[in-house]
Amino acid sequence: MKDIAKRFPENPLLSPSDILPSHKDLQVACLLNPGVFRYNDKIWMIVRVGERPEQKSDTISFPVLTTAGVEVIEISKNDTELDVKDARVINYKGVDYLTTLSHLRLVCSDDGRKFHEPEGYSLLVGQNSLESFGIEDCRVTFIDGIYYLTYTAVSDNGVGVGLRSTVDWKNFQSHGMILPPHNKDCAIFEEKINGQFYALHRPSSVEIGGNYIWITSSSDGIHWGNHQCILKTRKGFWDSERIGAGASPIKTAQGWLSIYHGANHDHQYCLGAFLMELENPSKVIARTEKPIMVPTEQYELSGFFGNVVFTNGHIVNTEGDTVTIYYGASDEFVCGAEFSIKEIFSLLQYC
Ligand code: MAN
Repeated sequence: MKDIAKRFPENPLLSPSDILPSHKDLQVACLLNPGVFRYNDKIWMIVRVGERPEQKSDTISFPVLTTAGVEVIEISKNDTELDVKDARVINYKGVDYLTTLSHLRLVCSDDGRKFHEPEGYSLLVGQNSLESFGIEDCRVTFIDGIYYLTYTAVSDNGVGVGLRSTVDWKNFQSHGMILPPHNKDCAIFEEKINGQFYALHRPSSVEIGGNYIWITSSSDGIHWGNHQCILKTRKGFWDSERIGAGASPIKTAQGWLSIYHGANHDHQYCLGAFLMELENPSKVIARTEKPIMVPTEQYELSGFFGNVVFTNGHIVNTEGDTVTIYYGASDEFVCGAEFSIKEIFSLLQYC
């Protein structure tokens, strides 16, 4: 399927071999899903780095965080209590684990294409028992001089949304888990609306309900309420199984434009867009019927978990009409693509 993404010829921008592991017993298996922001006249990404030990032929081994640090669990592939679900998740003795442990790492660039790790910035790692399987897919929102980092916090308690904030990317304040399991894909709007913070998020229900996009508001950016479900999966479409917001919605004259991911039954992840009313973003006024981006390139089709384009970071180029979307390809590489906002609008169908 043809899409409207103008992929960077430099793709992949970053691969696992471009950075060093954080721990002597681990290797970088995947580099993915960056949050993106401007700071000190540069473009920065806070990338998710997924690590695990070198794999042996007869066992599966993966790291978890304990109070003593990184601990590696190794299980024989012949163990009847081991259930390998896919490259990302396994179940052992009835408990789900992740095959990689993720932390977040800062890289920066002058041109938005060549990124390097600057000196003097620390890794962001899981900090407590709600983050023992790692922290993932960070979205960055800048409001009133503060950067808000919402990310997926994973542990055997479940998957929820954690929040940290910073003004200088060197000192961070932790605000704990702001949305409890099961919840992820939380993107705070870059502006308050009628004095309130707003955020999109994705709670999931295993029985009644589904993997839908919700909206919530808050007076302080930390305590959230007034939750409403605003966008659902569509049977028979590319977004039939799961949907989740990308980065902060983009403010346009016509409304708040959100880029979102949708997955189908075969775990193919594409990107689409929807539009919310400016004054009342709980009202969705339009949505793309077709995806704006579909995995088509080799690096999007095969890798750690193939057939995936997933975004949680972008840069809006205000003089032009473009948004540069940074995305994880195949859960292994960091890539970039430019989109015309007008072209995205031409694919929106008004409800
Ligand atoms: C989930 C998340 C993402 C990941 C996709 C595709 O939505 O875990 O981090 O990129 O699946 O595997």
